[in-house]
Amino acid sequence: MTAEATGRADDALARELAAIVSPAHCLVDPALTAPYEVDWTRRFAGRARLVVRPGSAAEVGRVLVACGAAGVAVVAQGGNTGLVGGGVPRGGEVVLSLRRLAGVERVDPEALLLEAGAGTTLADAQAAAAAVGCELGIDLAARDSATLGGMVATNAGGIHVIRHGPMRARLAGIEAVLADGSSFARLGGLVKDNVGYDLVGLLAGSEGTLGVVTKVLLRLVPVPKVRVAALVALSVRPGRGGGTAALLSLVDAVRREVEGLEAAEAMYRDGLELVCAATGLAPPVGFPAADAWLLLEVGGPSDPTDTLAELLGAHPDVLDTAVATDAGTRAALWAYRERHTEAIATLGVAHKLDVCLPRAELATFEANVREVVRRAYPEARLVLFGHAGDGNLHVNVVGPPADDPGPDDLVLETVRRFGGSVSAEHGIGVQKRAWLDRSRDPADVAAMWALKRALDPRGILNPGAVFPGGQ
Ligand code: 2HG
Ligand code: ZN
Repeated sequence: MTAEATGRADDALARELAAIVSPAHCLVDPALTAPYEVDWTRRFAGRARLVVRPGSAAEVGRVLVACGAAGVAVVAQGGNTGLVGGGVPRGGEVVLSLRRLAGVERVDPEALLLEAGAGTTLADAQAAAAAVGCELGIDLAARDSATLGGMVATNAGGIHVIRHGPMRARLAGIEAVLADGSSFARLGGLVKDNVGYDLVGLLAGSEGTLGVVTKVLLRLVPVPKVRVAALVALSVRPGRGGGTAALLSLVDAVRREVEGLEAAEAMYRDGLELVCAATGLAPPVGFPAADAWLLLEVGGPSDPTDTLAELLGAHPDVLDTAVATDAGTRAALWAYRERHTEAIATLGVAHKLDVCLPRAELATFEANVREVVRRAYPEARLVLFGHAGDGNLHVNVVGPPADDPGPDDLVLETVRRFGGSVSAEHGIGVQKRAWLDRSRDPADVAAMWALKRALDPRGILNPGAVFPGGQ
């Protein structure tokens, strides 16, 4: 049912928006708006006033003008795979779905650039890049749903940050619409372009609070000639500091000896047990004897298998290893890591904490956070995994009620004690907004507020996300 068909003739804004995007793309029927109103975790949800699905940047501009005039807030949404509640309504906002702005418009393997609409999924952009022997340098498990615009807005990370950086580092430009409906484009793709402030970098990670990304220009990298994945089971001898210490010492060794480290992902026995039980995957190499598993991926011009084998063979904590070179076998190894999120979701609604620790503190943090969570929530299931090479662990606590902020605060307080960041790659959203002030200096937060007020003086862009206490 569309705005016209619902008989909500009293809603002048719905009529105006339906006239802009066409009635078919202005959704007011709860059965149609429902999928846009709850995030992937099922932890964050709210009723939208309506959902609008513009088909062009010009329509996005007109939608923002109409909502601004009506004083109605707007929550931009891409693939709805964010995990911190930043892309779903809190109550009464217009959800601005960017998914119709999909399509790869340009792939240039010489200039190493790809231009695409904000609603293009990561998987579609990856396929377009692969067709010309390139890749994006960014990858994550939600690739089939996550959109490029959403990944820019959240400065998404993923499994290749260790080599190519997060989404902000992959960006060569964007087109964006500002709160007043005006728009700008920086899509020239020049190698050097140092004119004025870095608005592209600023909008990356702004979580829909400063503007709406409608198009992205991404840097490409050539596909490496050889790619090898290795799933390494580590068993820790007494006195060597636990599974995470072993993971890190191996990552350090690989960094020193092998060129082209592209991923270094951490898994633990309890997580793999759950993944195998929930998905039916056969137990991985070294299971259940090992304490921790490191999934390594290396890509480059020459075959690193011999160097890698020598290094792994000589490492005191390595119990067993499975190596894969062809795409199918590599994907089979990656399944153990990528299926953690869906396996955890089978247990219930998870408290997901995505945190980064200094290299020197990661191992002690891992042991400590397990202990404090166990003590406070003895019945909870606790699953850790993450991007070991980046110091980024995903701490998942399942059991305590979804609306209880206790587990979040406990984990994040522990992170703070160890000098870490409360958001490594998922952003602040609504989940961690109380932690903005606790994570940044007062002058830093004041500068963020100044930017917010300058670019969105009416406070219509995603109010309630990022900043504590609403706007
Ligand atoms: C990943 O690394 C994502 O797979 C999701 O960041 C993390 O489910 C999570 O906690
Ligand atoms: Zn992650």
